Amino acid sequence: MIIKSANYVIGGTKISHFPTDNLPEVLFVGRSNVGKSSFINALCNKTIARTSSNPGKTQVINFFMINDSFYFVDVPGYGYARVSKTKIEEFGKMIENYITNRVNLKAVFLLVDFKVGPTKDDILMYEFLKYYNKKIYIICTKSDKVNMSNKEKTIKNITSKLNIDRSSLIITSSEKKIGLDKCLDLIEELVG
Ligand SMILES: Nc1nc2c(ncn2[C@@H]2O[C@H](COP(=O)(O)OP(=O)(O)OP(=O)(O)O)[C@@H](O)[C@H]2O)c(=O)[nH]1
Ligand SMILES: [Mg+2]
Repeated sequence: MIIKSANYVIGGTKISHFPTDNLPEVLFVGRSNVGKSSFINALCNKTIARTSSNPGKTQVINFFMINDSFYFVDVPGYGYARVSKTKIEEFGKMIENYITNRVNLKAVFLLVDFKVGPTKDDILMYEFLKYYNKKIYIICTKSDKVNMSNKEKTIKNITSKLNIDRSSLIITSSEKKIGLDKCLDLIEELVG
């Protein structure tokens, strides 16, 4: 799939703020700073989502209209200790509500830092998504930070912690533009 148009539409915290045109949605989740917003920008080949080296950049649920036919959904990351406890709880509830209630949600891309591997929170999120029967894809981010010689070990760490097959992983780098076409083809199948 080629992304011909990508535009920010709206950001909000609850269903009443979200688009009402019933188009399919693809959600990107993961811990804070894992590279969700950067990944959306890389897929779109355009800076539409705000990114930062300070975790906690994304604070609401943001909708981006893609090719006038579906949405990419960017959400705040979890597991960032420097955001207040109240904020963490708010973010958690907001994302949980979105995932469990949104009928337009077609698939969830769970982003895991390739080098760091799945954190406790990543595993919890994975279990949560499975429990709600969501279509889940594991995106390994920032693969440019891992040496080729450590690649196999790194993959094993992730597959064993999440108890998944190697074939369910997509290894990517937004910075070096790795794995993006594979994701775009997958997205085409999901929203087509
Ligand atoms: N080396 C490398 N750095 C990356 C890559 N993708 C993102 N980053 C960096 O990681 C940091 C966080 O990126 P964001 O995209 O803002 O992360 P996020 O998951 O949206 O973070 P929150 O909005 O806080 O949840 C930024 O400094 C990015 O430049 C990548 O592929 N390689
Ligand atoms: Mg972000």
